[in-house]
Amino acid sequence: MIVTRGFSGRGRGGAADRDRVPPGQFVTPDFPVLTAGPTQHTSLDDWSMSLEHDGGTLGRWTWREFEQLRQTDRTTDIHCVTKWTKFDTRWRGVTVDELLSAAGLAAAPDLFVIAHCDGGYTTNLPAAELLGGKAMIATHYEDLPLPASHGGPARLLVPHLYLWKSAKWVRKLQFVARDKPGFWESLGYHNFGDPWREQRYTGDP
Ligand SMILES: Nc1nc2c(c(=O)[nH]1)N[C@H]1C(S)=C(S)[C@@H](COP(=O)(O)O)O[C@H]1N2
Ligand SMILES: [Mo]
Repeated sequence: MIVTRGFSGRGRGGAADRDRVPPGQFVTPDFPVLTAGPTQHTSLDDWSMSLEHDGGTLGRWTWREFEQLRQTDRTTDIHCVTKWTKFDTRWRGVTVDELLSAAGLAAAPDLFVIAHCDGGYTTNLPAAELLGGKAMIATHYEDLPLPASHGGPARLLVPHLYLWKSAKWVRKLQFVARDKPGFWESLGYHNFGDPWREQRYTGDP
């Protein structure tokens, strides 16, 4: 069922939960699948995760190596620009901070990041939005390997921004000095995408 208004009572749907719903969103227990194009299926043997700064590779991990990195559990609400919000989604993966430190890097807060995916999808973010525990490369959802439909084997998870920033089938984070709109950002979606400021489309405040 879908909770849209008339929040009352205790627990889910109470006043505290209402504060968790950004403007214009409704709460759903479902987890819709939204993909522009076909679902990608990448075998773990072929999978790797790369960090790049402009042209140069800063770090690259095979699946086996990635599994050895420090894993982080996180429970968080997620918000899709198509107006659904889902409470308390539970993920496990490697924070972007951890990846940077495994690559031997200090944070680079003035840079931007372009996330690149199998299938060609891209999205762009200020690097600072991926640091300080705000984002991870998620490989597990609700204790199970992330299904391909939701971006498995690994997706970017940036839950404080609209979910199109959480790139499924992510393979590379490219740190760049100059911002560049990704797939949806170049098709009229907001460059930053903060659900609390309702930054859905280009020109929203
Ligand atoms: N690679 C890739 N990642 C993607 C997309 C996509 O089409 N391709 N769609 C984005 C959009 S618009 C949304 S709302 C979320 C949906 O994630 P879900 O299918 O797990 O709900 O994935 C985002 N990540
Ligand atoms: Mo979306």
